[in-house]
Amino acid sequence: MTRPRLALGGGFLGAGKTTLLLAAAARLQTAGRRVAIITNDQGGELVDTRFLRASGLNAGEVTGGCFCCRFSDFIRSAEQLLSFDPEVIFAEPVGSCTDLSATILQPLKKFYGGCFLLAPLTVLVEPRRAAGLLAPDADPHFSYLFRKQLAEADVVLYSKVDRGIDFPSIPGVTARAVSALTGHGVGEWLDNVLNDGATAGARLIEVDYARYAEAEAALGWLNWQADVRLARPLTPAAIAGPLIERLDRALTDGGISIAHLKVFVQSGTGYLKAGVCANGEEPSVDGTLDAPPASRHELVLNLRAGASPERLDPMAQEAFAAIPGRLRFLHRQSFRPSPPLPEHRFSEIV
Ligand SMILES: Nc1nc2c(ncn2[C@@H]2O[C@H](COP(=O)(O)OP(=O)(O)O)[C@@H](O)[C@H]2O)c(=O)[nH]1
Ligand SMILES: [Mg+2]
Repeated sequence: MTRPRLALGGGFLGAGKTTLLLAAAARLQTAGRRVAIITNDQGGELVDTRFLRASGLNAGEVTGGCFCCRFSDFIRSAEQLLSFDPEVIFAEPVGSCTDLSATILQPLKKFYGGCFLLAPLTVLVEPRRAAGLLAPDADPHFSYLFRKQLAEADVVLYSKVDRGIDFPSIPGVTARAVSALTGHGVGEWLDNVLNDGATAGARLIEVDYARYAEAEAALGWLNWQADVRLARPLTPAAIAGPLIERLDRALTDGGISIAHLKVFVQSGTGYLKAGVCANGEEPSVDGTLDAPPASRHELVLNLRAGASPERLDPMAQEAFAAIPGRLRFLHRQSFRPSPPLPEHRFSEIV
């Protein structure tokens, strides 16, 4: 068995990480290469893992903490995926996470160089979000996380370029442009990061962990999962669309900014991931858009927004209650991310 290449694709919440990694995986699989992926979240029951698995990918996950704080779980998950003999393992860290070079890439090089080949750390940047987060009036918490993510990247990518939004120029940053939707730039990015000669973890940054913790805790995080039995059959889209619309409206009316609001709905005949990355945005939808109506669905909500879980909770509750059927909650976590405590932190490049 050859050593698989481990490629981390980071970036702020909603930057397009999952979508790009799925598009990249599909491209590699079409070329006959074996691929797996590891997702990550501070809570449990992840929209991303479900969506990737429903899309046919071998996906592992690290839940209940970021890769840095759960480095041993991250390694365990990567090792479990070795049973599929992957040539490439993509890993998607939590969107509010930074200091990945010091806490993940350097330890990987030091302790697991014999098990994995390491790809450069890619950081995805959504042009519109970048413009907002680099503006003088940007939220200081999110701006801090965003700037740290950029500063440690080996490779920076502007995402979603099919939307035709101008990218802001970021001093000191050379970024390529990609679109997971059209495939623009995806092959070139893969050639770049899966190349034997590419350097991984070439940058280390200073991070003020008190400030980092405060910035992460500025977000409320809801991970809910419910079994839905409808009075009349509906398509997954007919559940996801109005749910997102109701929740977006409630959050917007409450003056709460959405970092990422995503839902996954799966019936016996289809699945759907739908979400918005900003208030009032038109939801993007991925999955089986033509799935027939069904009476029973599994529904997962992952919401990250700028308010306390106590404020977010009743809004989500109300949005769920408007679904015309019976709901049984299987998982209901509402929290703020706890302070990051990495298992390893290197102060020198390995
Ligand atoms: N138009 C367009 N939308 C995209 C693209 N990539 C991602 N999105 C949408 O952006 C949203 C966030 O993407 P996701 O991959 O979940 O972001 P993540 O939080 O960084 O993993 C989703 O609703 C996607 O459908 C893209 O290349 N083009
Ligand atoms: Mg994701």
